[in-house]
Amino acid sequence: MPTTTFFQDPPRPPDGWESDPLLREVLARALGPAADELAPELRELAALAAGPLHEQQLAEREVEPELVPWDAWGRRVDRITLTPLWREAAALAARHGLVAAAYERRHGARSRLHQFAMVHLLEPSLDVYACPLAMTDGAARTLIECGNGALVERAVPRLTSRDPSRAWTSGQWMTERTGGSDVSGTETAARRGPDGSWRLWGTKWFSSATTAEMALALARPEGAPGGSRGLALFYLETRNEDGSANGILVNRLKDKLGTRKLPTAELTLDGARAVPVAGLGDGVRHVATMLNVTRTWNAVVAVAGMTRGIGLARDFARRRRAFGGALAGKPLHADVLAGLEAEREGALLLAFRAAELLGLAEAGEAGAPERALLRALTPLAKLTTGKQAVAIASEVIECFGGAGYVEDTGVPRLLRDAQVLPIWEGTTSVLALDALRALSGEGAAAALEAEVRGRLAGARDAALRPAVDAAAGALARAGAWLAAAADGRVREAGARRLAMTLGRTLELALLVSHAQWCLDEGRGRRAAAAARRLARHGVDLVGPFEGGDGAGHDALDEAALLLDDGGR
Ligand code: MFK
Repeated sequence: MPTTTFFQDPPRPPDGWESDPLLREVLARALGPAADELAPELRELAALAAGPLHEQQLAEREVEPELVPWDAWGRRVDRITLTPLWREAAALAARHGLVAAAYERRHGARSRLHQFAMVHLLEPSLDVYACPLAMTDGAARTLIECGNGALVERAVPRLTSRDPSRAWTSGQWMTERTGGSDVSGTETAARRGPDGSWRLWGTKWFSSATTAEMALALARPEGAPGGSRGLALFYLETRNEDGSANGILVNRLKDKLGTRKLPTAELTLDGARAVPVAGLGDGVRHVATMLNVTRTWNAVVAVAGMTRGIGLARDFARRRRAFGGALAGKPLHADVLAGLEAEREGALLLAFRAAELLGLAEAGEAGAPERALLRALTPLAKLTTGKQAVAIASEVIECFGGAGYVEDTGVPRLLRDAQVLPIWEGTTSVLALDALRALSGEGAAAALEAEVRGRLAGARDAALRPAVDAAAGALARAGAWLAAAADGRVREAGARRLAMTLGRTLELALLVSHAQWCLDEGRGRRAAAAARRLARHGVDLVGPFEGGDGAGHDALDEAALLLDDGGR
């Protein structure tokens, strides 16, 4: 006789459309009545993600991509087999226009919101298929911005196709053994052959989604100077017309902590035919267009992961009973979940604001202040949401107790996949330095300040006052620190604290403004509660301590004392 009859109900992901008023509000606020036209498709995608795709994801938990280097007869083939879910994701993404929607602009300059609403709903059940989609989007945008007509004509229709049999994805090959953050040591060489065409020789150390049909890669043309200024951006197709590899060898797939379904490979470029995208220099500046697009994706994907994790934790809390009742009814557990939701709401608004500004700029509808704001806000959104995604995934796991630590519940994957978000596309520190550089650009600091102050100015509800004060205070202290920190070493040391403060302040200001809109529209007090809770968590990392000597040297002194190893 079994001594126990109890079996816990597993958690199920909620429908990401029906259960997410914030997402619906963001679309309604930005698109007006046009948001209603999007609803049927978004509802369909949400149901797919919460149902069959999630089931498939769990069923394929242990299936991973494989590299077959040789065929049975000894030919080098470098075939990578993808998981069944990834193959399905490719077709689904093309059919629903997960990249195309941004280029078709059926909803004008705000089409990016439509695109990223779809991404937000689907990605948590697509096992990080957002990675190749992000790079594809970034490549299309880069080719268009660089104005290379021949490449635009050849590749962009493929990159933005809704036909799964025609659609291409793109890779982004930058990282080498010499570095992923600092690419100035790039060793890949570009040499002209006798026929005048360019060929690439070198090793790419981390190439994500290696099954792409094309890639944009950094390489140093022969005779070009060292450092990053001598790098050029090249376009290459991974296969020749006959299907053979274009001088590309897949050395091995990476054995990574997470994103296990994503075939990240180490590549040898062995004379791969390539075409310069925009001249033979300024490669980093040209690829920055791609990075800013993929960083926006990163922010949206971070929020999507938070939404899925919190959704699972909330569902579990309703099913799980402990200490005489459902977990959801326990004040402390409810408080933990509410704190996570407040963080997610701020993160969602920041990520979608970045997406909105990107769309406005692409459509030529952004003025100089909005373009300056976009430049500064993109790294801030990426770095802030990346950190929140990891913290929330970790907390979500804890919400399941020991079950969250056990692989076949499917919960640990959330944390592993979140951990990549603050790393790839620029680590938190690299992004903080990028934000610092952006803020020194013309009009950027003023545009950021105007964004925060403008969002706070409209708040009339008394309950929002603590949130308004917290955001305004943090903004003022960040500004004062930046003005006082004249020493470059002080600025660099404090760059993360500054960037996180600005990112969280933006989130809070956006939440305050959204909360007031919800109140005005009769949509309830949920967003106001989120604003108050986010303010309670704290948005100010610069704080009264930073710059104690008036110029910020105290942080440098602390680091010297804390890291003193007695001269070893
Ligand atoms: C879920 C979705 C996620 C998608 C996943 C995709 C997976 C892909 C996997 C990867 O490939 S991860 C690798 C991604 N790599 C990075 O993100 C690189 C991180 N490092 C940096 O971002 C460094 O800041 C950088 C390499 C750009 C520094 O390089 P340098 O050589 O020191 O360049 P510099 O001098 O800072 O900048 C060169 C020019 O680019 C400058 O312009 P000017 O030539 O006009 O002076 C910069 O202003 C400009 N620039 C740099 N970053 C920019 C930018 N312009 C606009 N936006 C930016 N973000």
